[in-house]
Amino acid sequence: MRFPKDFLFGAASASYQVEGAWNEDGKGVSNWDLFSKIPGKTFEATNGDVAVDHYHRYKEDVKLMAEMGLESYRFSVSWARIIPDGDGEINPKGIEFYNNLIDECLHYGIVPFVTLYHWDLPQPLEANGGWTNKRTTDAFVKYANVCFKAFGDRVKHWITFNETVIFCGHGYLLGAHPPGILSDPKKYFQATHNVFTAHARAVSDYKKMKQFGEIGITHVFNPAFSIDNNAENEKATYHANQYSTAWYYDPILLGTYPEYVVKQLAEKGWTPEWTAEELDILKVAAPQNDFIGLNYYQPQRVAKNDVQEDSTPKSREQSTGAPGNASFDGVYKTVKMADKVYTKWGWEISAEGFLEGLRMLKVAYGDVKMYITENGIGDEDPIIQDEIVDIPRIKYIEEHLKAVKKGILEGINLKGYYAWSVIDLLSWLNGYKKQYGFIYVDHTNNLARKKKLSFHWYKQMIATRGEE
Ligand code: BGP
Repeated sequence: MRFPKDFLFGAASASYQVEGAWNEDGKGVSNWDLFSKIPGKTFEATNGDVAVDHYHRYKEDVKLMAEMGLESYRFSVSWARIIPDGDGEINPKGIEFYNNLIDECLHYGIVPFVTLYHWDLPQPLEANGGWTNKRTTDAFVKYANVCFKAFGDRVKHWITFNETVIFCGHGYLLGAHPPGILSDPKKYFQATHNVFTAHARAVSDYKKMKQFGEIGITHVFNPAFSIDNNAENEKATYHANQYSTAWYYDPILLGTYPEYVVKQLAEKGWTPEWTAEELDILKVAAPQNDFIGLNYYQPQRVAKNDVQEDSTPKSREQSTGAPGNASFDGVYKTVKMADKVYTKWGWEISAEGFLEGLRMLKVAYGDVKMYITENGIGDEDPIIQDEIVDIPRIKYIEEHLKAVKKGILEGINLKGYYAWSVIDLLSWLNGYKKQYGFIYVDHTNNLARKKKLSFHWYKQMIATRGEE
């Protein structure tokens, strides 16, 4: 079987991780511009001031994407480039940069898939309480409308937010992302609710503009599986799926919050301040979502957790783990298993878990259209005689694409696959050593680009549409 004609093969990036030019052409300061410079916050003590200089080299990069045969490029817009203080004047130079990037993609027939928020929040909004403050929600809706108006004639695929669980979880539970707060579940749940209403309002506004494109959100997809058949572990797994999947997917796709979690939050005093009007906004927007984006790296292996404390992991070190793998004391915990395979950074490799998780989503949410908006392996790629021989990446992507193919054959509504990442870039906590790209960036030689083995492999895969 070949992948269907309308299935998009792409690759992704995010503004802070690739652009650099952090204070050029009128860009405002973002929370990450500051946070990454606080000593001890990132493990490699580096930042995205220059990143891989995509801001100045986007033409070279898009040309390489075209050479690879990429059908779509998922990138994010830096809010602080468009509205430097987050909520005030528009910066024409910021609009110009993304106009140029979009036009460059279209010149080569590459479909731009645009994420509005991939974690770099204008600092003035962060300083006012960030996502726990509902004024940030208002500011986001305004910013989203600016982008729809400026780019909507050419951009027909929009993602509002990337991985709410990560920037809220790392921001308010693990202290590893801005604003660096540890173990504050009340703020965490409030922030997630504010993000969901921001998303819902942006979706409704977009639909009213009749630009005839599609809009959705991207979530972490880390389905939970019990470590064994023990009834208590299976119960804990149900709870894990409620906390890490239902809490995120239900308000978007069903317009309601999962009862089990709502009840738990009430018992623990963590219920967000939500108004009837906001809950209604979620309901109205839910059927207007065109798709859901899934970022899959690994599943969660779950066991019961008997510790009767209030919150989630207490130490910053635990934040190096997989996206969304927070454990809730007294509810569930995620564990490593001896018979599973892990990357150097301890992320499990499991294409089976991917397919099984997709099946679970179909049962829970029916035929909703889905894009895999991120999938890939972080590695220190071997260089042999000047060639980047990233065979583990080829193997990883090949196996996961096979799972996607099987899913399509089983009737799961999958419409595209975006490898993370198109080019080597800044890993939020691990710097530049953890590589994900098809294109290597030489930090010892003026950030020169070089094609990896996987570049040629992905090119061939796209050209044959995955025919085996
Ligand atoms: C996802 C993020 C990406 C990217 C990826 C890999 O959660 O959406 O931006 O960073 O994870 O993560 P890391 O760089 O931590 O290995």
